[in-house]
Amino acid sequence: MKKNLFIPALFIAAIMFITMSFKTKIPSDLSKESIIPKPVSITATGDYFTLKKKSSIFVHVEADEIMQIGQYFADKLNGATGLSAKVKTASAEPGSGNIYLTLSNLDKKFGEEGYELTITKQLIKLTASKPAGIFRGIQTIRQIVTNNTISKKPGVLKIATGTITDYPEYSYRGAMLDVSRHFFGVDDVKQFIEFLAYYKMNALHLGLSNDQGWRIEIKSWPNLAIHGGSTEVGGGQGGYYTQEQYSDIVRYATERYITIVPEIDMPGHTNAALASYAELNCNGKATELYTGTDVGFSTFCTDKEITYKFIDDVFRELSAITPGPYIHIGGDESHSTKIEDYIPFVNKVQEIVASHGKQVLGWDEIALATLKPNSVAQHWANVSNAQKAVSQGAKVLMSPSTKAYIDMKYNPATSLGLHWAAYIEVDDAYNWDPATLIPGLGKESIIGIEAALWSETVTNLDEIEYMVFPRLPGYAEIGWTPSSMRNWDEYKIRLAKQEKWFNATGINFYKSPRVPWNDVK
Ligand code: TNX
Repeated sequence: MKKNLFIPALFIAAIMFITMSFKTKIPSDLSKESIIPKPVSITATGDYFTLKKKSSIFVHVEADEIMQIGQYFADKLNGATGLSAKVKTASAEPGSGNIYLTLSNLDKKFGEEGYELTITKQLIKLTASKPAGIFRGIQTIRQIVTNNTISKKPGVLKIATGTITDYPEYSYRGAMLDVSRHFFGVDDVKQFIEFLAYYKMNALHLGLSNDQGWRIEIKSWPNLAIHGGSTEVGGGQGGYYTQEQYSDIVRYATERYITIVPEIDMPGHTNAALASYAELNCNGKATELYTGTDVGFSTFCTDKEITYKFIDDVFRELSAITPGPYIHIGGDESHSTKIEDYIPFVNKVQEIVASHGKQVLGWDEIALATLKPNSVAQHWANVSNAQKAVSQGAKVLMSPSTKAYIDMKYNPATSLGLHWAAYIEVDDAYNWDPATLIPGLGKESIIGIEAALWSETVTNLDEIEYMVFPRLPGYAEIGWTPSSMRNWDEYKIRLAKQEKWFNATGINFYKSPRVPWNDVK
């Protein structure tokens, strides 16, 4: 008899022990959540909200656009937790146990993308002045949920209470994907956009043309895509986006409050165009397609009238399907263009872009020309070019190749990537401040930062992921979080916790020895 009682007692004790150890896992300190980019302010209130099977996402009735964001959020939330939360409308705060998304005029400092997240025992309430702010705030909730999800088995999820107020330091936080050296299809680009969205980035710059390939259909010059897009580095079959496919990418990005910045590089890096149309060459002869990785050998014929007619046609068609403000004109490494030809060329092209209602972005060499005040020079190599841009009253986008080129190898043993600028370990990618990197170029001259993924060595999504992760979250934080709040030793712990999301998303990432992956649970 005694013996029989012992077993149930042991069982009860075991249950109690398990329950207690679960209790210790209940988050009760919101300020300890590993959110990237680090929010501007977190105030913890020491309790927890419970997300349950019957929790719903409520959207304030008058905010149509938020309905769509709510649906996006529901898909992500349900995917991460196994729940089946529905999106509903409400005219006031919903009852206990729900999530509420609502627009309201917050202080000016929140801007378009700022948000306030208030988590009480009863409700998760996300407020922003604009839909973009709701979208960014949702990423914060997603990250908190990911951190606290034990398994995908639907069930209760505890979320620490408190308030997060958050808004970005820089207005432009982007990445570039070179789809010219190697071509990546629409689905890969969409996946890339999802990576940016999770870390609150807001710009995707697509390198749509280069020596090795032309990747966008231009109806008035069809051979660009058909011939110019028919190969890539290494001689593979290449490819291009039809205008419809490009518009699909733009739509997908827009739904995530991400601006597409299309680049047509010129006057150098133009072999794919020169191979497609003989008349663009000074000697009237089409070049051969090129599948190597040299730079600096090609140039448009800057004194032919047809060159400008061509550029006008291309930018007219591209502007019509690009809602964002920028057209990127490249302008880098034009080693085969004489400087006395390069300067008037860039000046003319700026006029063409302006005539289609767009603003010029260009690599830092464009500062050698006379910049329009709203043109932006993208700093990648030459400090004096960046300073020249600013002295002309233009702004700068920061992509220093020694820090922000994600095509650079992590270390000498990395097989993918190049290393002409530097080896960029995860801490090198994080440990810099755009506002103090270049003498005389402070925050007021900088629109933001962009990490560039050139694709000479990168051939598929798996390889993209390896170069991008885990460096990308760091660039996102540099762009969003004030530099005074950034610190590698603290950041690396939060980065280590991202492993859960990397694994859940199936991301092939570089397991840097500088990140304490195994020390955190
Ligand atoms: C330099 S950066 C380039 C690209 C290459 C890259 C490789 C810049 C504006 N031009 O053409 O792909 O280096 O890292």
